[in-house]
Amino acid sequence: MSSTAVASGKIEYSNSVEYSDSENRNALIAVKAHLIGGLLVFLLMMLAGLTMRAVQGTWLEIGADLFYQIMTVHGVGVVGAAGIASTGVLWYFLRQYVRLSNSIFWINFIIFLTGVVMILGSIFLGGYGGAWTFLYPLPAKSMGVWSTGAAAVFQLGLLVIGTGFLILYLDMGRGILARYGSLSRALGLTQLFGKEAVDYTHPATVVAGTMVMIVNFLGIAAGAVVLVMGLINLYTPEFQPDALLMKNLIYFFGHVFINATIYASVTAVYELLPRYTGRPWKTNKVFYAAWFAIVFMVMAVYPHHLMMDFPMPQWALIVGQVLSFGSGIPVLVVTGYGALMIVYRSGIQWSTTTKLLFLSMFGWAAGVIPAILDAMITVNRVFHNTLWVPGHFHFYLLLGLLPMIFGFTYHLIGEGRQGDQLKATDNLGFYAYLIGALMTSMVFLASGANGIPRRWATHMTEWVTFAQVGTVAAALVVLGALIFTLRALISLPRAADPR
Ligand code: HEM
Ligand SMILES: [Cu+2]
Repeated sequence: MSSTAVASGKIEYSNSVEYSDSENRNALIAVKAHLIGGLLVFLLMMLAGLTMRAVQGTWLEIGADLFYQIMTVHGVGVVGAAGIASTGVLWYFLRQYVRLSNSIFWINFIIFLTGVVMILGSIFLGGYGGAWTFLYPLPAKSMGVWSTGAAAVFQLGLLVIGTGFLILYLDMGRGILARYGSLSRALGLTQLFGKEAVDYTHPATVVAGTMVMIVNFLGIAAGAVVLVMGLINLYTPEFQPDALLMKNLIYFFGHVFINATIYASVTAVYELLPRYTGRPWKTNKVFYAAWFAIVFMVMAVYPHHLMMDFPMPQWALIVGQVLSFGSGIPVLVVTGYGALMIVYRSGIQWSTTTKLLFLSMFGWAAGVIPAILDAMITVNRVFHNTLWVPGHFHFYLLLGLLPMIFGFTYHLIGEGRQGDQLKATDNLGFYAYLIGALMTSMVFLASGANGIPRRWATHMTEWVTFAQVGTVAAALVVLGALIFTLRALISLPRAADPR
């Protein structure tokens, strides 16, 4: 595979897969549907987040039941939106190197929407409010707040969505194997271990896509197992699986799934920064080693969610802690360093597209720091279940993941092409979003450092000011996201493929 940067800043893929024009048209529509679907859900869920902050800040009064329904829909909604939008990003780039099926891409999308309807019904009609983590045995023990049926439909909805993704990953796996022969070759391991000469043009997207496919397949499979066990328990209460095993499976699944959304979306950085700087993204042994390490690390660190579960085997917690120090770092370093090197003195033209992509590097890197802190057992003892935790993940999701997705959307729109004028509204959106997201995350972190618990509908008087500042911050994020989403709704449908 060879790819060269040409003067226009475009990469020519000499060995790309050939598709017919109608296949390409259809694929572009499908990618746009994933993005628009994802952005709309993000926007709605941000309004839900704003609502929660306003409730905690006593500016809005709703019942505790409704608060937990909103918290549940927010958690599951953003994770789902992250999943579907990041899949859109990865699929768009991956199909340029391996043949992927449009139909399966659409099927997953439709299955996803079906699951979304089920989940919305379970929450707002059935009253389910047991959080997106459906931690066993909570769904079965609502004390009358929701019915068994509501809890079941929620879990069935997740199961349905997982099945769609499994089908999609099978297609990705098939495509990757057909093109590269083995997963290790696709990951660049044959080059890393000297069985093949290093090929600097081996696509970063193929490496990332293979990693995502492997870990998410296993993560979702674990999720399916635990969902089925939970469903059986709902209707056959004599069947009582081990609660600690259930928690392990749930957090393995949840941790891997949300992390994989970042590893899928980072392909936008690998693919697009080269286009805007005219410098190709060269893969090398360090790059392969980092991605190889992360295949295992992302799966092995999940016990950092169980550090206060004292019956957990000590070694698992220690492994979780030690690996958490390093998890994310390898890929982050090769990506951050690579991005800096590509941009440095490249004469890059800053547009909303490139600003968002560059911001994502900062947000991801900076967001990892509070995450690592929390993964230390001694710190976790203090910060566990405080708002520190939403603080760290909102940081790298709002400032790392979402800018990748927004940046890709802006690229598809065609914003920031040579000579284009920057739009004032895009600029406003960018800075409203940036400042709001920073504030939202920092207020969460500060709240956690002050011992304010997470997942409390009602806050004590001395916590209320934090929540009020958080509400203002949230409003800014919503404004930014609203501008981005409106821009996508207006410009995306008729945008031609900028490739
Ligand atoms: C305007 C933007 C947002 C605001 C104001 C916001 C606000 C909130 C609030 C208030 C909570 C509950 C905190 C508590 O435990 O008391 C929460 C939880 C959460 N948020 Fe956000 N959020 C926003 C965007 C996002 C985004 C974009 C993501 C992911 C991509 C996200 C992921 C989550 C997750 C996973 C939870 C945990 C839910 C749970 O504890 O079950 N949020 N958010
Ligand atoms: Cu985790």
